[in-house]
Amino acid sequence: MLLSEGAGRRGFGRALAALLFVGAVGAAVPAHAAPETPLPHIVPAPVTATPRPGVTFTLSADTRIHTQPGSPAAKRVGEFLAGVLRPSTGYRLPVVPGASGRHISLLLVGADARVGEEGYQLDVTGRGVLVRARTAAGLFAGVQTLRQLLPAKVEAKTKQRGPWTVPGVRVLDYPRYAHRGAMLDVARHFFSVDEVKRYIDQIALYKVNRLHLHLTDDQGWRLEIKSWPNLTAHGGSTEVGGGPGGFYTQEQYKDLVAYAAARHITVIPEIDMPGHTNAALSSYPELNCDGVAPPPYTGIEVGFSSLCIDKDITYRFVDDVLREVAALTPGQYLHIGGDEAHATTDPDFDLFMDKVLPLVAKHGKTATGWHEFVKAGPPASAVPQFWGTKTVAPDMVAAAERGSEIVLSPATKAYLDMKYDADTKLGLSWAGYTDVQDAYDWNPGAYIEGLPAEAVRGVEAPLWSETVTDSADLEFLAFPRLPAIAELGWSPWSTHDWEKFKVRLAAQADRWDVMGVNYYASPQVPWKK
Ligand code: TNX
Repeated sequence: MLLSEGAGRRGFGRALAALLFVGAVGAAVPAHAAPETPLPHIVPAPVTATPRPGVTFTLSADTRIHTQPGSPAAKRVGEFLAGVLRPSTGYRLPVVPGASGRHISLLLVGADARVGEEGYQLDVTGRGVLVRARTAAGLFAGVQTLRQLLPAKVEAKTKQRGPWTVPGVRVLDYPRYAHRGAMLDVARHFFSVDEVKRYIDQIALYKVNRLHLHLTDDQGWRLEIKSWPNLTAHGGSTEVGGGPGGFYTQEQYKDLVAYAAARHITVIPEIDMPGHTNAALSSYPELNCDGVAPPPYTGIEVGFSSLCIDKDITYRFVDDVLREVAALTPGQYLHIGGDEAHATTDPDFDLFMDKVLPLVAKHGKTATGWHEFVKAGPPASAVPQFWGTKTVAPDMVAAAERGSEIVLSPATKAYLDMKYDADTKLGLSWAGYTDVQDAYDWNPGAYIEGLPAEAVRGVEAPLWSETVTDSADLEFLAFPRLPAIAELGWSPWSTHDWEKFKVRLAAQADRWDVMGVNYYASPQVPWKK
């Protein structure tokens, strides 16, 4: 079918595209057999995208957005799309139930089974744009692709001149991994609700589906806990460098969770323990073994604090906190940290986790934690997040043998807070410098020696905020590396090709300029200007 559509010399490209298509669904196609990316500008690369040469569809003042009749979730995706398109096009773009082949249609019927739970099919013909999926998440992913097919200025918040033309194409697309994450450290420096929403909007464009919020650390406690109010009243009152800090009320946190959910992103809250707890210890003297609260901490050292493992109150505290966080969080996972517990002995760490892991389950959630928490033998359902600098990690292989799936955030690849090079003003360099190609060129499915590909749940790009104070800083470190990690999480390995990726990445810059995203113009990327 794909082949029969081809004609003349274009047929050759189609034949290759069809090969890639076959490769993506199982047959062995070596990476070098991948075709010229038929549509150059989509990040993450779709599983297959076959151009319809000479075909285009142009939005007009009469265009409507039809959504699956009877599906409020599909309607919400339609409203999201209209929200992107209306300001720049100036068109009304009513969102109405329907199933027309004309206009833009977002339908939950008729999709190829291969799209699965998060994939979609996108057909742009001369008549209109048809997105089909089995879920609203799939429709949302298709809408992100459609945005990238439109001119960059479609992202503008004010009316622009058209034409709003979409190239003819047939896309079949679905993710490689279930977990495609971004982590934001709001503890070292606090980020306002609006700043976090801005980041959510940016990551959604690249089909990221998890936002891990690092809510607590030595320097600050950022989520209101009603049963322990001093955590935020005192523990939220400063940050690295001694600034005013801040925290989210429970209402604000719920608003963030809902904002993310509307973009098909699940929030994973992290309460880091037993280390990284100075803000809590400083707020409640009774949590300290000696009963003396330490002063607030505004430096950037790690590994000096620990909850008091022997005290009962420690577990009442953790129980209360996890109860409240679980009640506010619709997602399945609670992240309990566990990293750099250098002030906790190994036996104490075990004891602590043995008491805390059941509390996560008691509140109906599944635990995830930094990879050190495998020391305590968490249940197979628990998800270790690997942040090491080596590719030899027998503890991760052993966890996989016990049935755990691993999220990969290797610090040398996925840490967005590492400097790009020696001249980068922001960021740290303890794991080395990470330019865009370093961030992109690794295969999550074959990264840790001996870890079976099926044991990888996905990838996540953490952004620690010791050196980052506002959205401009954050974006400078996240762009363009976040899209690189997002592509590793979404795109099949058969599409992996730095030479092609860097060209697709360069094309994103027009969009970032329109969106006001501050990015690092890495010399590795052939920017157009
Ligand atoms: C290590 S990665 C940490 C964080 C720091 C980060 C800085 C991890 C689980 N812990 O506490 O912020 O390095 O890059």
